[in-house]
Amino acid sequence: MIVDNEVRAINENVVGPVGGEAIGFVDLDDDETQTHAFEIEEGTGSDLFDISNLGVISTKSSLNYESSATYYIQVRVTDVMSEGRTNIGDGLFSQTAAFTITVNNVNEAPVVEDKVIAVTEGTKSGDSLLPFQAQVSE
Ligand SMILES: [Ca+2]
Ligand SMILES: [Ca+2]
Repeated sequence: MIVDNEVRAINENVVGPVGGEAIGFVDLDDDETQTHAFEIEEGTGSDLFDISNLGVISTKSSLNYESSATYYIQVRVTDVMSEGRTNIGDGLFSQTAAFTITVNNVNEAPVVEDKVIAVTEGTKSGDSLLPFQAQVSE
């Protein structure tokens, strides 16, 4: 079992697969009856990402580039021995790889909150009212 370290990217504010495709690995024993198990073992992003049983890493919820732009996870790929077999084949039975996940910055529109402004009678044109504040969340 050989699994390569990888760097992958995902846009912020997206819930879905990271980098599109399943993680790459080479199963040295090349036994078609075997399946493979994937798990995220540790890392700064281990609570934030899931990995499917096909090896696709996804975000559990959207990430914010402005909070953190890089995460690391350690992924383990394991040969799952099929029933009735005693030989797990050549090479390592399971292997870990380090994944660096970078969050792409997306230009986010500023959020303007609705506000009710009371205008006192007698306010002249050009008088300043309460200032609007746009919250730029990008
Ligand atoms: Ca953001
Ligand atoms: Ca942004």
